[in-house]
Amino acid sequence: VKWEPARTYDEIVYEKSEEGIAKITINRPHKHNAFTPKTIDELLDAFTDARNDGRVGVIILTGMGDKAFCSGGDQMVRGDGGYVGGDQVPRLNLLDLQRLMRVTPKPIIAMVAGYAIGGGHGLHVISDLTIAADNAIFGQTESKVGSVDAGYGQGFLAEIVGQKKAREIYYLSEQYTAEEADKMGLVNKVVPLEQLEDATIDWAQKLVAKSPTALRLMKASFNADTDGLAGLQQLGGDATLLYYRTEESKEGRDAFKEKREPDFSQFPRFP
Ligand code: 2NE
Repeated sequence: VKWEPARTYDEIVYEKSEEGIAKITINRPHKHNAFTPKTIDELLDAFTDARNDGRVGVIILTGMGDKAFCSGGDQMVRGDGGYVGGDQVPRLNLLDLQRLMRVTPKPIIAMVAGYAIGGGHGLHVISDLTIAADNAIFGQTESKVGSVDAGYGQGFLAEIVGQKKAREIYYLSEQYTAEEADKMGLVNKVVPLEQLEDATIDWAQKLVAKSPTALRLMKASFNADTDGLAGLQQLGGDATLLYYRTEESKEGRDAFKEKREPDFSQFPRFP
C-alpha cells in the first residue's frame, strides 16, 4: 500500500491510500501515545474527514512505533476538571471522539502493537475490529489513577467480554497479554509484530471490496440497541438515506418544487 499524507497535524499522522483505506496514527511515542485535548481534536478532525470522504471505505487507527497503541489520557496535562489544552480549559473531549467513531458508517480497525491502556484501551474497544501484535498488552488503570470511562469504555467492554470480566479488568487495573485478550474475545486476531501492518491491510482491502451499504447497515444494526435513541437515529437515518433515493420519496420532493399535490398512488405498499 502506498500511503499519501491526507492532512498535516502536530500530534497525529493522517494518511490515505488510493484504494480507499485511511490510516490515523497517534504520534506521541515518547509518551506511549498518550493523548492530550489537542490529540483528540486532531483525531476528531481526521475521523470527520475520513467519514465524509466517499473514497474511504475503511479506517485504521493505530499508534506510532511498536511500544504502544495508546496509553490513554496524558496524566501530565490532567488538571482538576479534565485534560487541559492550550486554551487552559479542562475537558474530556475523548467522549466526543468515542461517539464519532460509533456513528462513522465505515469499519474502524484498531491496529494494536504494545500497550493499549486506560482511555487508549477504550479506543480499541470501541473500534469495530482489533488486530493485535503478539507484543500487545491490554488493560485499564482507572482504579489506580483515579478516573472512570463510563459509557462505551465500560459498558461496551462488558458487552464484549461479559460483566464479570469487564468488572475484573476495571476494578483490578491489571494487564493482559495478547493471548489472554484473544481468549476473552477482546481482539479479532493476534499476529507476530512484524506481520501486524500486513495483516491489518489484508483485512482493510477485503473490507473495501465489500458492499459499503451492507457494511453501513450492519454497523448501525450492531450499534442500535447499545446506543439507544442515538442508535435508532443512526439506523433510521440510514433507512432515510435509502428512502431518499427512491422514486416514491423523490415524488414528494418534486411535487413540492412543482407546486402540485404528490401522487403516491403508483407506489406499492409492501406487507
Ligand atoms: C503504559 C505503561 C504501563 C507502560 O509502562 P512502561 O514502564 O513500559 O513505560 P513508562 O516508562 O511508564 O512510559 C514511557 C513514557 O511514557 C510516559 C511515561 O511517563 C514515560 O515518560 P518518561 O518518564 O520517559 O518521561 N507515559 C506513559 N503513559 C502516559 C500517560 N498516560 N500520561 C503521561 N505520560 C505517560 C505506563 O506508562 C502507564 O501505566 N501509563 C499510564 C497509563 C494511564 O494511567 N493512563 C490514563 C488512564 S485514564 C484515561 O486514559 C481516561 C479515562 O479513564 C477516561 C477518559 C479519558 C481518559
